[in-house]
Amino acid sequence: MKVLLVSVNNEKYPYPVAPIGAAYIAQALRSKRHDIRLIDLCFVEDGCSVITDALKDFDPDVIGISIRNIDNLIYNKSIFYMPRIRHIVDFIKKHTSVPLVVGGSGFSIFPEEVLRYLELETGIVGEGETAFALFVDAIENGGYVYDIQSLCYIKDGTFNYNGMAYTQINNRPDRSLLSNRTYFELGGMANIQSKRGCPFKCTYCTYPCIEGNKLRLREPADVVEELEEMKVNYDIDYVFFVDDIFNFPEEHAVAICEEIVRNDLKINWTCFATPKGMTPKLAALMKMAGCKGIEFGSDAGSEKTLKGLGKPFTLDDIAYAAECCMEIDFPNAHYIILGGPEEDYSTMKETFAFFEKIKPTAVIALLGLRIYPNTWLHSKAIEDGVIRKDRNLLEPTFYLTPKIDTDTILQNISEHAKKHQNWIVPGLDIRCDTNILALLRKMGKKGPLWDMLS
Ligand code: B12
Repeated sequence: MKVLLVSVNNEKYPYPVAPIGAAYIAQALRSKRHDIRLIDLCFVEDGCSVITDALKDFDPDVIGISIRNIDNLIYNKSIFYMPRIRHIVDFIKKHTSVPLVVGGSGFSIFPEEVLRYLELETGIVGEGETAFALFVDAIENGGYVYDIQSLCYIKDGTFNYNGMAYTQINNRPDRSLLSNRTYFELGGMANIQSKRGCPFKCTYCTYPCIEGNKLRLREPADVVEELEEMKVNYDIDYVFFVDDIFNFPEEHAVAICEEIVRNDLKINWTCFATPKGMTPKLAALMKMAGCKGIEFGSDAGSEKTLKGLGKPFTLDDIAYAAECCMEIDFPNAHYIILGGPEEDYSTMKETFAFFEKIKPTAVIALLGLRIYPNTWLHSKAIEDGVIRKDRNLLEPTFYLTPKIDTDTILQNISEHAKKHQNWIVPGLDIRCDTNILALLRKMGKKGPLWDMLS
């Protein structure tokens, strides 16, 4: 079967990221001998003309649409990507009647809302390798598709979902289909995944809807082989580990670092990490293995706010994690969320004071929390009167505590961030000018850009 994959993401902030999810799908289908073409609309001005050409030359039997982002998660500077995606999907529907299947992280958070918004019938929630291959096989054999696990569909106006299935994660993405050099030059990093699944239960998070909550780890030797392959085939020596949390479980993080060191692989990398369980030994090992900076999901500098967000760690954990890094001159950035449940004036001030005390390389402050369906935060937002019960959450919707007036929150953050060189606030355009970021990339700066604040 001929399968056309369309990756619709064209966001370039904080930098363009290669559609690794679509490349995984391509690999899975190619291994079943299907013929694949991938259209990546990230750098394309007129997506419709590229699609017209592909429909004409390739004449696909099935089309898969990969939706990574729904919105940019930036309160005050919100971008909703769905109208553009709808335009592309409408165009495809007008020009072909082959089956269309949607997937991707953004889709998996809002399967029903996206199918209804795009007026499409079928999608695959979560990992798509197994389910999409089964779908294509069923279409090829004239079989029944509606019992495939992970599939969701709308029939007679009703949304149905067959429940999530897990994929074996010993495959690698087919990078031959990606514009590796362009992403590396404009984005400063390529991407790689060493595990899937998130067992944590943060009150606002979507990760379990995307990757499930069952943790599955790749063999460290296999990960290192993939890194070597990226170096040899595409001259890539800087990557981002897209794992939800790189340092959990710790033994896996250690095993990957040791494997990189053992193979003397000269690779630079960064990752997301949890402050919980960070040790001087692990920080030193990560640094030795080429990690150039860690992005901690620290969330707040107040115990009360951390509790409100359901975080499984304390301020001492965050302070210790930062100390482990600072002692060895290891850049560390902390993502925080201001204005969540339990936030009030005093917790906000505590957060300011806490990060002033621990002095990390960077603090990346987000305002408010994106409300996602079926999370604890969703119920809390209804209970606190932030949203109505029947509100469709596909359009960017944020929780900002009713305990503080929004303008006052913004003003306080702005004043604090302007006075502190290590603060980045995307929602207030503080130290994140996209033109400067793009210029730094053009000048050859690789890796995260927040490390330049040190
Ligand atoms: C790592 C990461 C980042 C890194 C990326 C680094 C890099 N170089 O790649 C950084 C920090 C840069 C980043 C930035 C952003 N991110 Co981000 N990021 C993630 C994260 C944790 C992992 C993404 C990933 O690569 N996964 C691994 C790949 C293999 O998985 P996948 O793409 O989901 O693909 C699988 C399935 O979805 C499915 N699939 C994919 N395509 C298709 C297609 C078909 C047809 C089918 C059937 C299946 C299918 O199968 C794939 C393989 O199993 C996710 C959360 C998560 N757990 O998914 C958020 C996430 C994708 N990010 C998100 C967002 C919003 C952003 C930003 C807009 C935030 C911002 N304002 O900066 C930017 C946008 C960046 C850009 N240019 O697009 C949101 C999107 C949800 C939403 N509200 O829109 C997510 C889901 C986090 C969340 N809050 O819930 N991000």
